[in-house]
Amino acid sequence: MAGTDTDGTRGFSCRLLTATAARPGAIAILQLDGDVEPALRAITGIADWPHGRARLVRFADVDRGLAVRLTERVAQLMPHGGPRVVQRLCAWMDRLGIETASCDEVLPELAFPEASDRFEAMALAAVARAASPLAIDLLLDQPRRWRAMTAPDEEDLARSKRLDRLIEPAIVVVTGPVNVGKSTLGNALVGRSMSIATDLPGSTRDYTSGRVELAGIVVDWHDTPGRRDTTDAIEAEAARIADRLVDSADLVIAMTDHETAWAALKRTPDLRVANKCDLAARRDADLSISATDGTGIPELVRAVRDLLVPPEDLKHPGVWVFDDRLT
Ligand SMILES: Nc1nc2c(ncn2[C@@H]2O[C@H](COP(=O)(O)OP(=O)(O)O)[C@@H](O)[C@H]2O)c(=O)[nH]1
Ligand SMILES: [Mg+2]
Repeated sequence: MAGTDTDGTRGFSCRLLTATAARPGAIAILQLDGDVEPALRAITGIADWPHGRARLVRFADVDRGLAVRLTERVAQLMPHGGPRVVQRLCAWMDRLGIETASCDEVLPELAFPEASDRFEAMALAAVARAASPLAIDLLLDQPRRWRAMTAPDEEDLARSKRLDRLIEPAIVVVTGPVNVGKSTLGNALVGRSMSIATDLPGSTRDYTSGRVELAGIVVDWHDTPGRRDTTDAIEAEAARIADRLVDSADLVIAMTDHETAWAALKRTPDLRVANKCDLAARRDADLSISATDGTGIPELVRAVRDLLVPPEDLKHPGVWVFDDRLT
């Protein structure tokens, strides 16, 4: 019976942790710690929970999946990994009186009891947070590196800041005059209508963004409105917002086309991209692309990835300070 455990009492002295990242995956891992047996009983309808036996169960009327009681006080539920399933299951457990804790609120050793030490527990916690596929192998190799390490040096810290972009997506901003194809490129990468791309100047009002994977690294791609002289107060304010976005970006791409001058920019762009190479070439750019026919887009994707997280950083055998608690 939903909302009541078998003794007829509400509320359980155990809490729920989501051990996998808050994005789609094949399965999600929800961990219960505390007095887990009555909670498991209420969730699955099954009375006895011997340690170490994984069983296929129903999670109320929400989903089916595996459940296992790992120790006296820790159990894991493994429903399907769709965000909606996880959300509904968490909401349902919340109504039962099982509180949800975030991974940052608890010691990594407690959130990951299967880890052999603190380094492994922190690495697993980072894997759960990491947005980019390229982070996974590197994080899983970190416990071995940290066990053999005394203290990270300046170079390790600088490299770690770049590698952190594999966990928390970097901000990439595309800027340039109106009508050069900035929104068309953003839409081509994000794969849906992130911005309105039209012949009408000013149709991107402040900025729009979308999360996109660029050959293994996930970034937040921001499309800004083109700069033009305007008396429209809203458009002027939008331009100011876009300027601040450029200041805070991890990587700035200046874009233009074959017939438009580069826009003046307070900050030196990391990449200068000439679009519409299907119409005409231009020689003063780092890269030439066509957002409409796809020419040069794979090269652009790799260039952005390598500027944000250089291949040397990925290959470097040193430690990555992927968690503040490591220093
Ligand atoms: N021929 C050609 N046209 C393009 C290309 N990229 C964008 N366009 C067109 O240029 C116009 C302006 O594009 P848009 O993306 O809105 O430019 P924005 O103002 O810089 O965002 C639209 O009509 C697009 O279809 C390209 O690579 N080649
Ligand atoms: Mg636009």
